[in-house]
Amino acid sequence: MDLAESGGQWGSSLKIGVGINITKPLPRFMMIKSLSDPAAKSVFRFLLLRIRSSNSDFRSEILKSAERVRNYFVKMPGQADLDRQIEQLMECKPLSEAEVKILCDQARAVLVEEWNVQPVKCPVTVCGDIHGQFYDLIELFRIGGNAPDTNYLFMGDYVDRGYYSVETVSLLVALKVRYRDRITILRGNHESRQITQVYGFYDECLRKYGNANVWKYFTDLFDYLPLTALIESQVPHEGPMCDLLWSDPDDRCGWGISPRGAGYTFGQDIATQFNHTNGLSLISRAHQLVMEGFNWAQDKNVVTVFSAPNYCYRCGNMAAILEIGEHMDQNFLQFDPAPRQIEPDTTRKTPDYFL
Ligand SMILES: [Mn+2]
Repeated sequence: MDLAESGGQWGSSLKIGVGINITKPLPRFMMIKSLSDPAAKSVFRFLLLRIRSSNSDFRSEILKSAERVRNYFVKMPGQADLDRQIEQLMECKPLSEAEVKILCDQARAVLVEEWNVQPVKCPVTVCGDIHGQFYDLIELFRIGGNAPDTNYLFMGDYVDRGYYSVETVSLLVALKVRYRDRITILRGNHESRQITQVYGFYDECLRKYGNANVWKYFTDLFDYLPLTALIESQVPHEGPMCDLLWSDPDDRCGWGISPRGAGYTFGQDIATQFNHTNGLSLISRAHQLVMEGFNWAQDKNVVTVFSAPNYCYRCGNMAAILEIGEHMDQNFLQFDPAPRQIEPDTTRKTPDYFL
């Protein structure tokens, strides 16, 4: 077993023994005093690597270790605290920097235990890009039902472009920590250090907090988001990790060069073969602006869901979410932008890549 001993306590430190057969070998034993100890980061990364790549038997052992690490280091929030934070965030009031740090620590302890292909049960409502359009996210909850009354699967792209990336991602992460079995949040191609520095989230954090700490807490957390989900073992969802995160369906057959400069395009033959090989009926994915909010493609082997109405406050598109019922029945709900608040007075130089 790789994580040989994770329960021993010496004074105020936790002594952790780990194996050495990983890409970046860790020392055989490490003493960790707190979560801000750099060694703690190594341990979480080690756990992530092990948990995400283990078979089921081994996974349960590692999960026990992860739980011990969590119990030792992370004070999980009281429900009342979290409920108060969620209430505040629903009013579009950001958390303090200190609160974000604690929230991200707690969320990391939750996410580290999930899979890269996270199983999801139906009924569930599937949502696409949000992109910092906070008031439209509130509208989405109004249309689709509030968490936890409705189960949600968000397919990534919470930040960048819109004016409220901070409030949007804080709320979704807080809901994840509060209702971990009721809400699944995947990684989109915008949940990345590089992309957020170009498309708005980084600047927004600087503007709202006066420093980049909150950006760092969130982008460190993004490394722990699952990449895809599997609904009742039937509908796989794409999120991030270059090819997975960036690719789009295309009218041309086979694989093609993506005009995005990352990932690939894939034809109907590829999608059909993928669904057939994996015994699946549908690939549901986000990542592309579609004017009706959802768009069937490739003989209904692929559907795109986009949940940011009037994207970037100027695209004129509808948004949609996909309800999947208990019997895998599908129902699309479309919605328009929420009545506009007065938008913050910011000018932003936006690079031309648009989706
Ligand atoms: Mn997007």
